[in-house]
Amino acid sequence: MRKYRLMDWPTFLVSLLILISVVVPLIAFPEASRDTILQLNAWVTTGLGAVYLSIALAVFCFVLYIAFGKYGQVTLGAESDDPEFGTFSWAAMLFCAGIGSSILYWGVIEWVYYYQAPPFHLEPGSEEAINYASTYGIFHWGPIAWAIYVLPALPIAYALYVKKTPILKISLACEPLLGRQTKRWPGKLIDILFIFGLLGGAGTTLGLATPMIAAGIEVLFGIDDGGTMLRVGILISATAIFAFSAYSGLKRGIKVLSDINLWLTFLLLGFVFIVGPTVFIMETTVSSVGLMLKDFFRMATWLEPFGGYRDVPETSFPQDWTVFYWAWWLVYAPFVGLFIARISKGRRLKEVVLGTLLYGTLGCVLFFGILGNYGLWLEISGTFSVTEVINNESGEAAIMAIIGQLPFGKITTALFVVTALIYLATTFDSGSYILAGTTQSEVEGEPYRWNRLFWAFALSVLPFSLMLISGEDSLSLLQTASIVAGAPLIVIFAMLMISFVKTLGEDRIKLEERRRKHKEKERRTLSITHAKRDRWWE
Ligand code: NM2
Repeated sequence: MRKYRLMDWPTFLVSLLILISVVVPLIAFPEASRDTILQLNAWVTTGLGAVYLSIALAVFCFVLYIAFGKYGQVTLGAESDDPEFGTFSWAAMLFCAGIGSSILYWGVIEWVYYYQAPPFHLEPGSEEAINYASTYGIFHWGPIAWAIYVLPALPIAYALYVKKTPILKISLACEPLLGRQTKRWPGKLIDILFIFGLLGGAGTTLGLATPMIAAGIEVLFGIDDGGTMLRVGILISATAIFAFSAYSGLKRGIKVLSDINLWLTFLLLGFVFIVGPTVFIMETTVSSVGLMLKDFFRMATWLEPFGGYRDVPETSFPQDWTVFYWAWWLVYAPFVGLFIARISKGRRLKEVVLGTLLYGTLGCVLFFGILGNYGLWLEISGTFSVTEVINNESGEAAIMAIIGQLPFGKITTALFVVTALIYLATTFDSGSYILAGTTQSEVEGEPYRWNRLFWAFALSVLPFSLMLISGEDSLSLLQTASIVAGAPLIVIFAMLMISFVKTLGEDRIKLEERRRKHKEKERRTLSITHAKRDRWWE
């Protein structure tokens, strides 16, 4: 029984029940489920589009306020604590935790979608459309996205190092607001919604990564499977890898894979940058960053409100992309927040916020700038038509075609596939770890092994069933998983912001009170000493 003593059964069982109640209808009634999912997608993205965009912008402003306002200098730990990790490894770990294999998918081909169906009702394929095609990806993986990631990290790190509460659950970060309700149902509900969110986000990630890796393997081994068998095999093998890593624990499994991850990334990006059109890549990347900064607020708030009225076309660009992305970052954020908090001991709030925003964005700019602009160059220089492959085949086929254009095609494809697999593993081994922690009432050292293993497999159940029903609309189906699962997190995020300012404010008052008392005491001791001295003189 020792293995079950610390379980938080209500959170565990309700989460499991929700997962089953989503997955069973998907498998039993594929057709009806697909229709319902697509309706749900349209309903949430149009209905809540403005809410999603507003909360993302609010979070961005909020973290900047924390960084530059009166709380920026608060240290996560004792004043004398030095940061536990050097800045380089801190930035690297932060990036690898938050970014999974999806950057290899979207980094290479996101621009194609914007190129063919541009924002702001621009002419497809026009110069402006090309400019935005290379810019929008950077925006969707840029400062607002990383602000969403860093927000949960702040109250969690504060609770960990200033309040000294061992914390492996997101509900505990809402304690200042919830008080005693944290350990009761309201707190459990927050944890359950977080679990539901992460399962949805994983659905999107694994659902995209599996066909991509399958396409790579088809190229490498000349298999022309095209069906589900290979994908199922890959999903099972990928799950086995991260399950094994989660089972081995933080130090051995997760850290080793993260290091390998980073070196493979440098190798891949460096190679494409050097052998690809280096000047084009540099120029386009710099221009795109400039355009993103110039149009930052326009992109952050554009919802195409007049689409469909008069003769204004309706593209649903913001709903399909910006809303989807913010939802996808939201569902991952509490999990990544727990990780960022874990590695940020000894840093000031300002450093954590600005470091995450800056290094996170920079990493993504490198991926999109190098891989994406290489593909863009193939297209507009007439070397190779990426759009044709996407239109006639699929996104994953286009990715492999782009990578295949590089020198040493097969070796590069192999490098790409291995990097994707490891990125997947480093995201979900820590994911399983955090889910296990969330479903225990307490954690002694590490969450139970069986529990970590359980969540590793649970994470791939949703993508597995989505894969079975996917067809023409597979991208929308996968996007819906994050969009729907992300909606409740909007409320949790609002609670996190209020809660955090509340604790900071209260602690500041307490601190000032303590300082005042301390000074008062000092003054009194001093005047007594003076009085004694005066008497002595007399
Ligand atoms: N985000 C960064 O699939 C992954 O790579 C995990 C995805 C939220 C878009 C994160």
